[in-house]
Amino acid sequence: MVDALHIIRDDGSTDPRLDPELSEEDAVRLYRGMSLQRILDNRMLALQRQGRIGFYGPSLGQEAAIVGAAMAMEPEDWIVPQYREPGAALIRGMPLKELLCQLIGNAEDPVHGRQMPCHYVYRKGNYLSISSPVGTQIPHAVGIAWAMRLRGEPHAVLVFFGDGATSTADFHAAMNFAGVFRTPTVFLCNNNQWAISVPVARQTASATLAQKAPAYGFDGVRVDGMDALAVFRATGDAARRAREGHGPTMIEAVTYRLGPHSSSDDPSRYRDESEVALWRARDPIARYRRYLEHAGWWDDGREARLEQEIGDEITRAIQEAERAPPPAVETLFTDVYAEMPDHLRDQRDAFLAPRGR
Ligand SMILES: Cc1ncc(C[n+]2csc(CCOP(=O)(O)OP(=O)(O)O)c2C)c(N)n1
Ligand SMILES: [Mg+2]
Repeated sequence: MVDALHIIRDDGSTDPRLDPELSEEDAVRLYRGMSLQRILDNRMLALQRQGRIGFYGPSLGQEAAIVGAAMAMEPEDWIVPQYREPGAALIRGMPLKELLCQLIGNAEDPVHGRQMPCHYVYRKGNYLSISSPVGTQIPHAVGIAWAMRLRGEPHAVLVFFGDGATSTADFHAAMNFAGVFRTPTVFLCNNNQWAISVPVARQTASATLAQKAPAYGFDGVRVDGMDALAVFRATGDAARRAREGHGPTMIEAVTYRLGPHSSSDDPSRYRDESEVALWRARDPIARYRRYLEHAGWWDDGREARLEQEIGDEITRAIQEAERAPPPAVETLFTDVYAEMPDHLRDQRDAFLAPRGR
């Protein structure tokens, strides 16, 4: 593997030159965020198999690269997600029940069941709605960042995307624009080695994805995506530079998709279990726990309490979300235009009129 920034050593100690020196409170908050995402993923995959939600895309193995990055951003910054980052929305304060309502697509879903499950949005937390076609969110993020510069707002935008997205025209157009106009964008590429069944070796002939950034005139850094402190450090540094007017940075987080692409995928059909086992041994949550223990901030008792607490919170959120009714049929016609045009009003009235025979 080409060298990548890492901070947490195998024994849980850290590289003193690079340690971001989190307080105990923040360090535990990061761990809680990663654990929540892991437990949520397993519960939601089970819920999908029971037919209670239609679809789910887990983040198993990528917890450090998602929650570590989100934690490094300030509340006024924007987060533009791909689709694998519920952990980032939750760090921003999205209530679990609201997330569950989106997965179910019920009346309390902020987008009234119009998006696919997993396509969360959390406006209050500056967390953008998901744009399904691969890579399309990247120019959106650059546009938001450019608008911030024009308005003189000293904030940054973090955009998540995968290794597969680096093959899209949108990625290249966005990187070019960001470089030329020096937009305050942090490009966070989660190189999880796979784009559904296509391995990263089939996406690019470059030795790394990070090395694409200098071609657009800015820095690309490669970090160990299984190391939450390394991701936190690199993202925090990039966001600070962006806010101070020094332009964009691309971060390649080298990680692995331990689970299926989504609940519709069976990875055993295209990849070897021995590869998965190799990466499972680098589990980002186990590694971060060793760091917490080394610092004297964690033990089996705290772990057991945390698991219980998160499990109960998820159970409560499922129960509450499942009580909400489906969206009312008339919501099919609302929110399409600011003012409903006549033809749509006619269609709505015809649709809602009692149907006699
Ligand atoms: C334009 C487009 N083509 C195909 C798809 C189907 N699709 C959804 S995710 C995905 C793979 C994306 O891989 P990557 O960017 O590496 O992200 P990852 O899923 O690994 O996180 C594909 C092909 C799509 N959503 N949009
Ligand atoms: Mg991928």
